[in-house]
Amino acid sequence: MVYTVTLNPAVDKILFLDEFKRTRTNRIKKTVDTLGGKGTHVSINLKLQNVQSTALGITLGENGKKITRMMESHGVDVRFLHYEIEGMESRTNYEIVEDVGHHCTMVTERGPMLPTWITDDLVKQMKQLVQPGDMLVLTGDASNVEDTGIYTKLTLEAKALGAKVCLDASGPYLIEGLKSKPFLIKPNFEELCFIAGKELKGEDDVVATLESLKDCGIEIIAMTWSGDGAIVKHGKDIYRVYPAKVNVANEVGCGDAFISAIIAGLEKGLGMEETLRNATSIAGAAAECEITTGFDTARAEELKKDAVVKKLR
Ligand code: TA6
Repeated sequence: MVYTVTLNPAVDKILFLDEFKRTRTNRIKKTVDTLGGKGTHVSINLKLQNVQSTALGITLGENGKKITRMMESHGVDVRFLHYEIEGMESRTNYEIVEDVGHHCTMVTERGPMLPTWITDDLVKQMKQLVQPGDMLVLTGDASNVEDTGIYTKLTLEAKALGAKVCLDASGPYLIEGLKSKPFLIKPNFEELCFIAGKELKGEDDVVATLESLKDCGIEIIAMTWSGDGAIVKHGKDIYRVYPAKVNVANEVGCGDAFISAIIAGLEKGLGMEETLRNATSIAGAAAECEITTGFDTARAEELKKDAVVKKLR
């Protein structure tokens, strides 16, 4: 079973504009509410690949109930811990999508600070649910929790239960999380530079960095490179993933789609080349989707024909 954890889920309010002009009055053409928070997306994307998952996380107030309703409408098994606390509401993120240039700009609320007693409830729930062989997916912002070691705590507890852990975090949470040696991490190019502690200059630098991490205890390091595809270390192997050409409508959420396909491939027992072909095609289909959630499964299948995966090492 796959469990996704979203500490800071969100309603993503997507604002469609012709072109955003600073300091001017910008007229919104259309607004769409969808889900945000990364773990929510991974669960929805897994469902679209016929892989069941259970969504764990923390929701607050009326917005939190709205997030749960939206998740359930996607047919996901939702086990969010919900709290009604005066003045605390799950956050809303705002995404400006412009027709001109197809720019997508996220403006995310921080979300209310979660006290440690709440994240302790989540750790307790996770320990009651997770079994040996399960996958725990830790992804999304965690700057809204008092317990800054929460991802490390969840990783070590889940590993002690015999589960694999997938960590998709950034900044201090990524560096902290590396110490607990999750099974899979999904840094983007900037995050891999952060891990390497230097500015990487291109593909050769990325491959050399991944090779230097061969024995770091993390089985899969999938570096996503937005429109340039990905470079992925799997054990001692390194793959270069070249995406099919897509018509980008909204690139936000593609990373969640990519990681969901790797998890789906692991759950289905697919080979890594097939898994990565799926991952880049699903991420491409997600990029063509005007909202941040989900992807068109038929389009993903179509894109797969032009996706190329090369084993470099
Ligand atoms: O990855 C896409 C997304 O989930 C958006 O939908 C938006 O909600 C944002 O990321 C949230 O990211 P954060 O790092 O704030 O959890």
